[in-house]
Amino acid sequence: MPSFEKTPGWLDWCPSPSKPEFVLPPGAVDAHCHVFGPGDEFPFAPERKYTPCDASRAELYALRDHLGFSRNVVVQATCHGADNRAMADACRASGGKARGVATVRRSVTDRELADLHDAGVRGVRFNFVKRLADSTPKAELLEVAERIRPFGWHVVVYFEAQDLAELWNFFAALPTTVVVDHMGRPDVSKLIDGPEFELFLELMRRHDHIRTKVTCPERLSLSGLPALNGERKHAYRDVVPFARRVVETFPDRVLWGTDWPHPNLKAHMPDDGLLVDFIPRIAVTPELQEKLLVTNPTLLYWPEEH
Ligand code: 0GY
Repeated sequence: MPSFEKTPGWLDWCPSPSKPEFVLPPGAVDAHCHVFGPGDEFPFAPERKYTPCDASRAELYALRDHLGFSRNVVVQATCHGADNRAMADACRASGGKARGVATVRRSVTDRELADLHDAGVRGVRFNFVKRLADSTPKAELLEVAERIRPFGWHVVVYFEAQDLAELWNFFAALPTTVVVDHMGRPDVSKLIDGPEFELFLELMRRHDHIRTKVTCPERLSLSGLPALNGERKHAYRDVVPFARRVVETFPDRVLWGTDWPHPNLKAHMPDDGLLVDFIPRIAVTPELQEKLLVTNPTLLYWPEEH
């Protein structure tokens, strides 16, 4: 019996994802995914806002092979707080096929940062989503960004669209590359040319140290899956124009990932094979697909190969 009880209503990850129709290019990176525990081996953090199901590194890497990815970027999930052991263990055990993004507090020592680097960590994540993490003063985050800069790391930021105006100056001032999770979580029921998404596009236009993951159609979509099973080409269709706009406007600054094991989805758990089939709908040429899936994430996470 696991000693942690899942958050009520928690949906477990899809146990038997379909085989995608889209064949990923060699070297494709799943640049946004997580491990959860297992809780008995890597306990969840006392300050967490949710308790997930277990999602181990072995299960993540089985999914990688099933979908046809070559590599993963394992992003520290908030349920583990700043205890990076599960994520670092997953990176170390990957045989060089995974790199990581950590959560650290200002109290982190240089020795701890060096150990994380050795495990494969290449970035830290700042989470501004209020339901996921308590807020940290920006001066403290800036201090962390300065500390990780000498390691060649970058900062991953997670926020919701309505908070971008307030966060803009902070992102602009960060001294490293910045990677925005899930296109800054646009409300896709709003107009693509409306002020909300325009603000995000303007952030990207003005600041070329900022990149974004064009991820999580299952999280952003209001239209969801098509009524008819098997209509893969229509899944999450309301997200397509937003993601496609970003990919085509900033082809050298976009990344893609599954977000497995999909924390906090209460209504619908995606089939990860179907998520992979979303890719050619937002990156419609082989050139765009190569940049999105191989060139851009490799430059950021395996820079020594360039
Ligand atoms: C995601 C999204 C979510 C959660 C986390 O670290 C996390 O707990 O990132 C979410 O609930 O929207 O990217 O995994």
